[in-house]
Amino acid sequence: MDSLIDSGRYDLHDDASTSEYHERFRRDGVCVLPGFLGDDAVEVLRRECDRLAPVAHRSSTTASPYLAPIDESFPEGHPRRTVSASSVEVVAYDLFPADSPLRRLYESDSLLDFVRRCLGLDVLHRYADPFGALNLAIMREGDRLGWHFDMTDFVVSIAIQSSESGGDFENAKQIRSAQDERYSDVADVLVDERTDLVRTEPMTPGTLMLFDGRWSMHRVTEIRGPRPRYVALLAYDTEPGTDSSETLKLSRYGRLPVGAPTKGIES
Ligand SMILES: O=C(O)CCC(=O)C(=O)O
Repeated sequence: MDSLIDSGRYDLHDDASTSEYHERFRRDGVCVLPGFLGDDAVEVLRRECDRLAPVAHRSSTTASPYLAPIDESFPEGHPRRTVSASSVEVVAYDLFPADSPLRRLYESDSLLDFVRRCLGLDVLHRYADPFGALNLAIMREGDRLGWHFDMTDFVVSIAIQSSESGGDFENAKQIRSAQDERYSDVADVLVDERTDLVRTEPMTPGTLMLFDGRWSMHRVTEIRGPRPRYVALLAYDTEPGTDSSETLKLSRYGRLPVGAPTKGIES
């Protein structure tokens, strides 16, 4: 695993560095670590992504930035009544072979501990979701992710391959807080009227990004050109045993784990 990480640039055990990354994450809601993986490692992972891509599940959704159906109690044009389309292909965790370099990276305890310290947490667990713990997200020409807030406190992603153009990770950093939804600013960003509130996070291949998407509205712009965009999404939780709902599994992966109960699926 260590051979994938550029250890000349990133010492996972160095307290001063992890404190600085935590400070950035706390202050900005995002910490971007370019060149976290060395060039050779990126190439190994890129080839793995090419091999895995055929088993990805494609899904298309339409949702508000709050990842909820529109709420008609709000006036027309309100962000709670605005929807955008997203499409992506996802390879679920259980489809990564036992000897997969990406799986090895995700399952390494030193990476888990590094992420925990960067997030400033006392405990951190890998996600217990047999599909969602590790995902490869593949976006092809015409795909995009609409503006949205995440429902989790943090996301860890690794950029593996960029598209020819488009595919930018745009971020309206900390545009809302627990105290203030700032609907007016959100509405302006949705219609591209507050570009001053939006920045593009530099997700060059090999970058590891820690991101708190609950308060920062973000999107991935439309992919242009035939080269697919590859991003690995590494999921963690502060509680052990956290899993996703069957509804989410069905929409994101198109299936349920073998042996899972078929009753009680939320609609
Ligand atoms: O692909 C990315 O870079 C971001 C993914 C994302 O925003 C999400 O899955 O919610």
